[in-house]
Amino acid sequence: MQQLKNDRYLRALLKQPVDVTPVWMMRQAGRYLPEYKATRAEAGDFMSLCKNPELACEVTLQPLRRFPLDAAILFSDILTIPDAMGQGLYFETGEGPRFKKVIESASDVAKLPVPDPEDELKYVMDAVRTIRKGLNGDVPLIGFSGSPWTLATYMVEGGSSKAFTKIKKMAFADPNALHALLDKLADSVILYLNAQIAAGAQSVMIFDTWGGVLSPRDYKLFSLQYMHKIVDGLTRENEGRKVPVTLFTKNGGMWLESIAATGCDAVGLDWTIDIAEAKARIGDKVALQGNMDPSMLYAPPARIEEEVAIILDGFGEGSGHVFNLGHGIHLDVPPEHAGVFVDAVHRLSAPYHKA
Ligand code: 1CP
Repeated sequence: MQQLKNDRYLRALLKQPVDVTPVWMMRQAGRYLPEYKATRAEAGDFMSLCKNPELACEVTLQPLRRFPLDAAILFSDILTIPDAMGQGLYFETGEGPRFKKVIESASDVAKLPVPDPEDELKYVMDAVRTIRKGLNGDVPLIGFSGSPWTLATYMVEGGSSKAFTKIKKMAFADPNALHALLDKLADSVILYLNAQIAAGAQSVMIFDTWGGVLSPRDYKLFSLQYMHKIVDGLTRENEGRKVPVTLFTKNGGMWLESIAATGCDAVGLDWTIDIAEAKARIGDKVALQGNMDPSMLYAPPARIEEEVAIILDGFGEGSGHVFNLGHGIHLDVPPEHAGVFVDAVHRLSAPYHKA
């Protein structure tokens, strides 16, 4: 077993004592960093960057060179799975992801393969192995996947969406087709995340970015049920250590108890819920990750520090909190403000870990 120099991120997810609250930022590698833009230009386009393990490793490490972050996250995208299923992912400049083939019917779903992670997705596993070497035991590496529901929204809508009419039409007019798709995606995600763990990911996170657009009943039926299946299928120990699992449903504040009941180790919070309330509701079962509004990084440093202090106070004493933004960092945030945020978490959290 490789000794980690800094394991407070893993410890906090398992509610073990830590010296200060660990912190990382969703989308910490990305366009707010000039060095990221330079590497992406070198790669050509976004998918070529993801498919080049050395360059994917380089951009994963870039934010860690700037800030004392407590975890690295694999540089990749959630849409690698639909791409490996043969949908032909591409990125239209300034317009987000698109697919050449869109899923419209039960027969389209039936034709989709379950990708072999060490074949069609080998470039992701190679990136994980390369990043682990590059990290050299400094901090843990987070692997990730999209939730089946969130992946299905892109696969059926053909890209990003605001109203989600096509996927909801499938959900309500042809639910069997959607359940077949979600089940196939859950199987694919289990294989994909277990392969990331075998390749060296020390914790995994499932991004359910669009679960919050569903009604409470439909959230359980179309999203949570399949995340539960994934949690049940994951490797929970590797290299002699627990591999903690974090579930993040954006806008999922209403459903915290059900999310915690899946058996995950931690629940990711966006900024629309008070962390003190979240802790009171599920803090005895799971760790919490979050939850500063990413737009707060536009504020002057003193205001950022004030907000960090408020959230730390909301969680209160003891372990079980991984500080993060409630969603990805915005691309026009000054990098120095991200530095102020990370430093503030470490400096201001020490008194909460004295016991
Ligand atoms: O360079 C570029 O212009 C591409 C922008 C970009 C980046 C930097 C995309 C396209 N993906 C990524 C990387 C990425 N995506 C990471 C890297 C690790 C990190 O530093 O955090 C991760 C974890 C993701 C996950 C992801 N992709 C999610 C889930 C998390 C979230 O932000 O909600 C989603 C929904 C996507 C889809 C996607 N990929 C890219 C874009 C612009 C989008 C969002 C499109 C939309 O809003 O619908």
